Amino acid sequence: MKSTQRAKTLARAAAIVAVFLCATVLPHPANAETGADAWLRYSPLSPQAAKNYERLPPQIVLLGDSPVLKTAQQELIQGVGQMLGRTLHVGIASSRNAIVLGTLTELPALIPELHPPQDLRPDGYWLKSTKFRGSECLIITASTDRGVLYGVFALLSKIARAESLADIDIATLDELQNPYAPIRWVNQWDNLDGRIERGYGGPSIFFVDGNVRADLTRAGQYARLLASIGINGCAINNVNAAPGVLEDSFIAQVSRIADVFRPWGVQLSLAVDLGSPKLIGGLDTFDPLDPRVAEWWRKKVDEIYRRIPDFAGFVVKADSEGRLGPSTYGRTHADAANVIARALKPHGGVIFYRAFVYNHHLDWHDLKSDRAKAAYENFHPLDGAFDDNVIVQIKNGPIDFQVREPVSPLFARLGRTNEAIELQITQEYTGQQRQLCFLVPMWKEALDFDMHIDANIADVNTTPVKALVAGRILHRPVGGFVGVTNVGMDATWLGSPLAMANLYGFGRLAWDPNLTAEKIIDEWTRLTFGNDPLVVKAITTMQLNSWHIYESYTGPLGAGTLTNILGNHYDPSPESSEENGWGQWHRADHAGIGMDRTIATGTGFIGQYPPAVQQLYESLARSPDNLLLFFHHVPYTYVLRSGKTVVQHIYDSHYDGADRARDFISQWKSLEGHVDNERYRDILTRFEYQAAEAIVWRDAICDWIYKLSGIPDSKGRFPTRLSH
Ligand code: GCV
Repeated sequence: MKSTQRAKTLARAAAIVAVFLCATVLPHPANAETGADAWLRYSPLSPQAAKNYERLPPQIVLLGDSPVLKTAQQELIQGVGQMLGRTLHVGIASSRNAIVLGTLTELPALIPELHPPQDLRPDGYWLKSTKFRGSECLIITASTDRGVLYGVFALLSKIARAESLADIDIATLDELQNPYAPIRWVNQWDNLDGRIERGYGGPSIFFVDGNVRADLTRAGQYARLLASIGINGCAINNVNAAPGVLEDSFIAQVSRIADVFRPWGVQLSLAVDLGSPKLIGGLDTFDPLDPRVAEWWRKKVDEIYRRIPDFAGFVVKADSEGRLGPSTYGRTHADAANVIARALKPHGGVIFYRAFVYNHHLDWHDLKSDRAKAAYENFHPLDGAFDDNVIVQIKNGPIDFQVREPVSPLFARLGRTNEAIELQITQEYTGQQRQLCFLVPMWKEALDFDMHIDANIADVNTTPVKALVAGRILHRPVGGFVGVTNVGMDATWLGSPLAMANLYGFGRLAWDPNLTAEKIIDEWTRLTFGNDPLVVKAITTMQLNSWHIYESYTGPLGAGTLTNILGNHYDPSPESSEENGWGQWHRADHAGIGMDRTIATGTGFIGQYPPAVQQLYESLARSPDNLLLFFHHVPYTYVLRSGKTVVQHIYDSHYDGADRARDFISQWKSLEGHVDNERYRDILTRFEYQAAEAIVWRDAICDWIYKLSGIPDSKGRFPTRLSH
């Protein structure tokens, strides 16, 4: 048995023993929770906190009767009933002292003297206390039904977090909220047989054995969760799409999913195979410039809208990882996107065309070849060639959801194209929900990154990625945020209660990317575990530290996640990155480590950034240490800003990370009795396991680096222990 394998086996055994021991000493479960309610638990407030809502009007007036408005009313009744123990009665338009739910179309007829803000945008909402017919009213209004629903969820969130204690008075409430971007979508990578690619929360909530599930209860509950954080679209199937999703008989089944989404204002979308006209359509071609292909897409789309009138559109992965694409006919990605976009256009649909296009048979001997360059090389020449209802969907980094990557340069280089940023909620490379890794701080770094694009074009001083993807700076008609979620049938949705912070955080950032990670995790923790200050402090601290901790033992200094890229994307296996065509190289050898992506001597990737960003990364002295190995190949003895050599940093980082992962256990144990026993036990088990896995990682990577470099740990921890 190799030493890394032995360490791994021992550590896993230790975790199992620890789990068994802890199971024997815990108190009896009380108030057990499965995590299924996620952040919509609506737990009863303490009598003191509930006092703040004594003036909440006792009845609801609903202006309109759309499914979404009815949902809003129902949700409000449920939430207030559970949290405040009060039954809201349904009143009529002339009722006094009411919570009024309705859009701007209906509201003026009821209360002409009310002047809603002029800048209320689609999906935005306004919460306003006012006097009406001599009594107090609370108005929840919006320009769309969906906005009213979002307003209801916002009010319920405030109550659940007992926010009025510090921040609001129900009698003076006056809050306008607009979403930052129109696109706030999730993608599911569900296969029709019920398995989910990179899903860690059980089988699909949509499909089983090649069909749509008979019971779609969970799909409806998922739509509720999505709506509660402002998400308005969901692509339900894998981007590695089965052509069969477009069979008429299957669309009939899919329309049932759209039916359960609709009351929550979530629009359904499908991932489709570009080869469909040939694969299922009976044509001998899928050439996007062939008029028969265009006609096939037109008819297919018309058929979909006949069954699903609020269908949102398509997601396409083409010429990537073995998928069919326009290259078959020497056509461009714009040709491929536009032929479908034109079919969708009359119905108001959009197409997301993924920029995740690269050659996975690269020549690893060639030091100039670089997968990171692919998205830019494929899409930058096409800027301006895409129709207005095409959105190019770009992963946050140029490789593939690694634990740290620089932001993709493509965001800065598509001035005449709609963009969306694709973030991965499912933790493919970041612990697969078995380890804690709160991703909002990582996403914030990408979204806030200043691309310094030409001020003459943008006419602004800073050009953060969030403003580019939302279409704000370059005045694009549409754009925004897409999160790859992959919830499943597991009661906890993602496979772990704590991982749900990433889904919550994605939705909140898509709504307002200027929210801080601290604010988001404070909200999520209160909603998920209650307002006990001890609980809030401990969980927010663990979550906020977790990304850096995970990074420190799986891929420090920007080397990428040093995982098994040919297998499970989970275990340590740095050798698997090299000597193959996938291009996730770290180029570690006996002399040094890191990819030289400089313009001067490397692959030239840095040249894809705007000049100010090029200057930052090209210079070894200016490059941030946490991305050093992404941009530069350096000797192990290279000295970092901290004064440590690279090799010593790698050793220390792994030991420190493993220690900090172990500390999660005691931090969590401090909450015993403050968190319901079911979740307490479940999460404790996870932290025990993570502590063991961190040791596995620590020992595997330190062993590997030591064998490559021949340089021992200056602190004497290494290689002594592992060599025996
Ligand atoms: C759906 C990575 C993942 C694949 C995924 C692909 C993509 O390569 O490992 O599972 O495929 O990204 O985003 O298309």
